[in-house]
Amino acid sequence: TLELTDEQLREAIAARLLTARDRTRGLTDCVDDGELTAQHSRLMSPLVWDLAHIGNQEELWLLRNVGGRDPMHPEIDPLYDAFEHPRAERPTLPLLPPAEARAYAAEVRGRVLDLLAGVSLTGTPLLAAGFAFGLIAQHEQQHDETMLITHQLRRGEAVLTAPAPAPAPADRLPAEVVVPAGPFTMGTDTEPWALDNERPAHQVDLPAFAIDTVPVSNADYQRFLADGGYQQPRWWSAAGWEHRQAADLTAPLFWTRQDGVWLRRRFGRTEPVPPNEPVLHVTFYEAEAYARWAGRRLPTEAEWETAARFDPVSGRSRRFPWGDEPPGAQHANLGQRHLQPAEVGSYPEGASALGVRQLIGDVWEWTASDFTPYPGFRAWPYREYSEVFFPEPGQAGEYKVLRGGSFAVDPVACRGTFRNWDYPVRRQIFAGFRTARDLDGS
Ligand code: AVJ
Ligand code: FE
Repeated sequence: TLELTDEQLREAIAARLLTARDRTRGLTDCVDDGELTAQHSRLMSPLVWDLAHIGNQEELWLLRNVGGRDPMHPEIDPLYDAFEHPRAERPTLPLLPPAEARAYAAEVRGRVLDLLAGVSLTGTPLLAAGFAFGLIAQHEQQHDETMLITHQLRRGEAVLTAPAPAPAPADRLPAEVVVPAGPFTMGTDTEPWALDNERPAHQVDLPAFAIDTVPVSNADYQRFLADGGYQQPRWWSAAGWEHRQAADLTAPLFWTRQDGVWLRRRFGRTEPVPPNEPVLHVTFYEAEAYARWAGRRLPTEAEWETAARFDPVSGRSRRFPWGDEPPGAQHANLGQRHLQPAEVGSYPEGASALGVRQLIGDVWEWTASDFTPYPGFRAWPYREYSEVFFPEPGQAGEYKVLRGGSFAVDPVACRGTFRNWDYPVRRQIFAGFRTARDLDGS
């Protein structure tokens, strides 16, 4: 729990809102109006939609729901309602032009900072520990990751730059870590800004298993490619093979082969695939096929969370792999500090109690699990954040859970309990994976 005075809490909230807005501006001020309103991929919104949607959600939740203010521009609400218009359709809508979208988001923010100065942060559950403000800081940061994905899909000259992470230390790591059987408390009741799908805390009791110490690297993945992995249905699930054929998958997204060498395009620059980086831009189905080829499987999300949070000495669950303190630069590659994952084996100080590395940051990790509610789940504060993505009772899930967060995720939207989800065919997201296996005799 955060031991902050009321004044410190207000300052921390304002700082997180500001970090998000600086990033939003960095991602939208670097391209011209034509690029802001263009659709770079049918999978994504034009950047100018994200910009005004960020402002609109902030107005809805903070100015209207918390502050009781009247709508500023009620006529634009439907344009920025993500459920009314699929992404592919958004460029054809009468969206606010860039200058107006910027002005709207800035005006909302000014009023939100006034509201923050005066509102009680103890009364209602929506405001306790500043939750509603935390929700909005996380929401903006989630869209900042979405906008970075749009930048990755955009063609043309590079506009974003960031320093590369330091190379991984040269220590020899075991290929896998054994996680002992036993009870583990998954999810949370105490994380102040946890979203509804991370709650409530509940006990799971898993058999022992082994999990990769680090994410699967490009070099690992190239062995699967070189072994004809994409040509052999036996490594793929039925749904996976069907998709592999229908979409004609032959390698991770953004990879091309030239003169016998794999190249990869990232943020407008093309270079040889770096062998020691975690593999990125694969579908769930490719991850699943690789794991089967390797004689392994994807971890379930309960296994992932146990590997990340379980402290075998105290038996309790940590907030982060390294402990309870918030992420620092020594722990994890987060927050778009680097516009790429760090080499596998990086961040020894961010290892979990069991010795598993890079669980937080670098790449989102596909898990074997469908996105379903925890026992005792209660939609809060709105059904459309998580509940509408859960399967109907008796139906198969449509979404797979991803854990851990990528280099593009901000610390405010990332923790040991955080759950992300997407369709198993998606791979424009910053997703990789690690593998696991049952232990013999367990
Ligand atoms: C949790 C990343 C799946 O981007 O669709 C943003 C987050 N929800 N605005 C998404 C979200 C509403 C969501 N994911
Ligand atoms: Fe949104």
